Amino acid sequence: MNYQEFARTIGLIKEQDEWRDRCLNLIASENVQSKKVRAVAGSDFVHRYAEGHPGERYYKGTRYIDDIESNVKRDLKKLFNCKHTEVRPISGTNSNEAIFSKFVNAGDVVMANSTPGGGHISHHRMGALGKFTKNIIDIPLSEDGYHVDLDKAKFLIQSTKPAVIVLGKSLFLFPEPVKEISDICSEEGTRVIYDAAHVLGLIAGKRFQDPLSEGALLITASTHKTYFGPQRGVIISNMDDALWRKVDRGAFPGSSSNHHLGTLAQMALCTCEFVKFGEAYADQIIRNAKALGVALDKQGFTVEAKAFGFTESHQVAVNVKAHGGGSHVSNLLEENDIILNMNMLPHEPLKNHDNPEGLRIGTPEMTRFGMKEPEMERIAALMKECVIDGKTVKDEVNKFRADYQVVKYSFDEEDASLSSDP
Ligand code: DSN
Repeated sequence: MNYQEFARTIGLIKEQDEWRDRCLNLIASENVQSKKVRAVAGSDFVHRYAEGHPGERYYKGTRYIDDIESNVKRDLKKLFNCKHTEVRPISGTNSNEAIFSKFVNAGDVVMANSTPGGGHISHHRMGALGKFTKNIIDIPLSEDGYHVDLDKAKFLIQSTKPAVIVLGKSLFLFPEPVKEISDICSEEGTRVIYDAAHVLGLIAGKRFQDPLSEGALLITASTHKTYFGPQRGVIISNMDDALWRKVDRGAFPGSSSNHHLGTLAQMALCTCEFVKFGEAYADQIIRNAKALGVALDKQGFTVEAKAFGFTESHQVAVNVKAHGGGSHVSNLLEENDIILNMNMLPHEPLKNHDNPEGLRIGTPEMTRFGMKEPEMERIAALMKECVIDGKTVKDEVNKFRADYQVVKYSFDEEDASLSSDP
């Protein structure tokens, strides 16, 4: 019986692999690893422990991970032009928790993006931040819902004196006003944290804002969205060494014990790929998102933020209330192997949570499989046929996707044993 269950689970894993290879994968928080990075998921590191820092471990047997961990930190410092990197958090939420545990005290006011405004669950009362304070106020947004209302924000920061403001979000179409907010915050002693989970790859690829140089104290992020790594977290900063020691303690032992060496080894490999291909990749992700916004608009969809050119990031937001709402439309698309997620839009009340008006569409994964602007037009046309015309497009989707199976912006086509890449 146990073996049957084992075999059945193997079958489910295989089906998942095959299914998602046939789909148009458009979830903005997902990406794929290259074949070579994926292949090391079964290395010996998945069995091992290595608490502490390279060279100062609590466990023996860590000589190779010490080397790998030191190198990935060195490469990340170059990519983000920063003084400190913390690579031990095993997720973005884990990175946030490490920071909140050190910079937020019980009862402190913290300002963050609301859920309909795009804020992440870890910035919420019910999430990681809520473990440290319940006194969380929303960053005020302008009428269009996708930009900060700076006058209102200034008034709120001056009158409530937050300990921390968390910029960055999950529905993330445009850069945050980091410089303007940091200038206001510096007078009030408020620390600016930028959650770059969604846009880490765009920042590393130099195609989005640079939060540290614009005034943010810290960046937290996950590493598997626009940054095409394994599912982990990272913290980066230029803060002084004494303050960084708090972050260090927040990461370990504060929010982790072992730090999952198997995915850390993958992180090191994908970081080598990012150093080489990241700028071209980030560039194409954003071109594709803009092209998708334009094409969906032409096909008759109500695309958000039209007055601002739809997007400056990897995402496009679409209001599908007229087509039955986000839950209905995302189900319909999934039946046709187009995978994305329903999403609340900024003007919506929280009670809409289960059937919001919006869809969030992301271009990172299909860009990594080599799709460009013409392919975005085809995706928009398929979505129109499915959602607006009520046609079944699954076969066409599968046929289309069959031509995009090789992970680009990677060393997959190179022989690592022969490489003399400088
Ligand atoms: N909330 C996830 C998303 O943006 O899809 C990320 O954790």
